[in-house]
Amino acid sequence: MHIPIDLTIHHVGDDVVAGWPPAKAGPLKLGFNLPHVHGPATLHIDVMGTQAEHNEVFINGTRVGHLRGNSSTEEFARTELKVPISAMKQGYNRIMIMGGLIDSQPGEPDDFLVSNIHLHAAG
Ligand SMILES: [Ca+2]
Repeated sequence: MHIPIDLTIHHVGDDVVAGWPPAKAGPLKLGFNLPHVHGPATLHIDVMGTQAEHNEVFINGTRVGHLRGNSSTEEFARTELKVPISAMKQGYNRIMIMGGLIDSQPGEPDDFLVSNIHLHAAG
């Protein structure tokens, strides 16, 4: 079962970056519906322009991992995260992507793009 969550490009962060859509304040929050939950799933997120080590991803408040690092500003790279069955539920589910801080610039939130967010689920 292939579930598109949000295929558009989102800018997570706090800066104005030329050529990027404006950043929204705070973490990126999206939702998706699951008709049923039969097994673990894989979450796909394309990512570009990261500097922080850990840009975390949560499903319904459960941390499922962090985005792979991709410092390129020209090409997206795909992150694949395993989502345990316990993190999902039938009906409406929430996903949150929380940008981290850049290690070499204390207190500076990372700025990056995510796109093509979708889920491959059992059943
Ligand atoms: Ca920043």
